[in-house]
Amino acid sequence: MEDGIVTDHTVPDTEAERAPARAWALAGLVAALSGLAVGQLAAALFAPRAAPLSAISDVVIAASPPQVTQWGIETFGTADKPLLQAGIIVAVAVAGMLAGIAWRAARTAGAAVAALLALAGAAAAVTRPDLGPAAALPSLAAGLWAAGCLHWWDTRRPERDASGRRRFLAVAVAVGAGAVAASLLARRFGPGSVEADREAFTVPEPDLPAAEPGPGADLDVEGLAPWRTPNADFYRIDTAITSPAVDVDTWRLRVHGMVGRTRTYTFDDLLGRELVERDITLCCVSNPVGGDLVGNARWLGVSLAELLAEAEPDPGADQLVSRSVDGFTAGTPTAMVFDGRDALIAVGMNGEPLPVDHGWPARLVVPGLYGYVSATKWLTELELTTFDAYDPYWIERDWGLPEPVHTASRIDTPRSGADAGTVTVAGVAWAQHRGISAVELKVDDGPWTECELSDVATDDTWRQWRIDWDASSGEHTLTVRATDGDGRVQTDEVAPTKPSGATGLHNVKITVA
Ligand SMILES: Nc1nc2c(c(=O)[nH]1)N[C@H]1C(S)=C(S)[C@@H](COP(=O)(O)O)O[C@H]1N2
Ligand SMILES: [Mo]
Repeated sequence: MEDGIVTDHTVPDTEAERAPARAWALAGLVAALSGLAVGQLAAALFAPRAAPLSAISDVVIAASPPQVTQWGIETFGTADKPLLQAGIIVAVAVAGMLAGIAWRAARTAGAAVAALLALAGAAAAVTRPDLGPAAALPSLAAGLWAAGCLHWWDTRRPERDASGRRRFLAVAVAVGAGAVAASLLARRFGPGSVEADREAFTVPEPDLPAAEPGPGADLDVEGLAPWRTPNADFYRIDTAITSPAVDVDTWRLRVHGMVGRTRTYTFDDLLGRELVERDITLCCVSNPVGGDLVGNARWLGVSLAELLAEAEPDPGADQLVSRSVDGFTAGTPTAMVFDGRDALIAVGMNGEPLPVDHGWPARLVVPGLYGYVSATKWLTELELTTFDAYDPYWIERDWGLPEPVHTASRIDTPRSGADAGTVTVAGVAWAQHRGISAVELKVDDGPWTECELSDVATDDTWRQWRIDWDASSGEHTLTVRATDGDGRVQTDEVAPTKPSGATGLHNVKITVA
């Protein structure tokens, strides 16, 4: 039998009477994708990170050799994760087609392919550090649904006429689409939503408020990054594909390792401590020169040094490893945490509870260090150890050991064109914990000219700068450089982001009309 309508309605049972393999492949594909959607929905209801797509992505990221992840980041930037998920969807679709074709030959073979797929998702989920055995359920539900679809296709024989095939496709596609829509809603409003907990948390008043920067903190130039970065615009860097959903009632922060006394804190324990508010600029080691993986926020939290001191750290413990519920780790020099800087365990960001994507309920912020060696989100463990004994997440992937952030400056406006006449050139400069003492701009091969700086009250934040430039028509190159609070001029030596952060001067080519 080829395509077309079969008028004899006796159930076909020989190979020759089966629909062609391509019809089975399509049935398998639809079954697998709608199964995936059902699995996503099941997870959205109680454990978003157990969703098959999240779990498999996380395993792929964790298992990829550093060269591969590095290539992914360099080639796709922050589109790397959506592309990875698209790749997994394609792989599931292909596996579904294989299951369909196998089922056509022998039901057990097809069912085995579906079961393997479901088990792979289940295994990925249960091996996530923050998930338990129940995390297997969404993938198993996905597999059952997909196998159920193929069983229906096989036994009720919708394959035998066009209307039956259409009905099968319509049901499977509708269930899949409905599950996708419902899981999006459930993630936002469902019982498993941490957003509800977070919104119920009233950010307390600080015991030690941040020093106010003065009236000229924000130069307020069109196109210039605001001094304080709104939470919604704050850059994000995560190894996890879906932000962990931490239940604040059962959340614990454990301090252990080379300490006199192991200690455990609840969220309420943190809130009962002296609450410190500080303006701190955070930047990513993978920020290219002129890039925007940097932001400034007003953090509310408790002193990391004071909390650690209660555990009586061994003086030999030169590395503080912070661990996230999702398994991410960062290693911070213990000496830096105790040198008097405002290293915080933050619970608030810009007057709001810490956003889920930025680490709710608690994260570290250490002024003067890149995020990969200090700023652990969804924090759950602080382990005192040594640099010899343990390589955290990015160090294991060949990034450099912690170093103070490089002095950096960026031109925000103009970026490409301007009208002849007076043009305001403006941007930001940062050298957290050393501060910025000067910013200079150079037009073409002209002299370095000092720019106006915004008011700041701490060396831990970036500083805006601006200058009026009398622009003549034609092509021009603007170059910026900063001097840090210790009087050291930003280096013009060009270094890539890996292993220890990009250096070099930011310049922009401007066409003046
Ligand atoms: N759990 C966890 N914490 C993390 C990361 C991560 O991938 N997972 N990324 C780190 C890096 S590399 C940076 S630059 C900062 C970014 O913080 P943000 O996403 O709030 O901007 O978080 C750090 N903390
Ligand atoms: Mo980073």
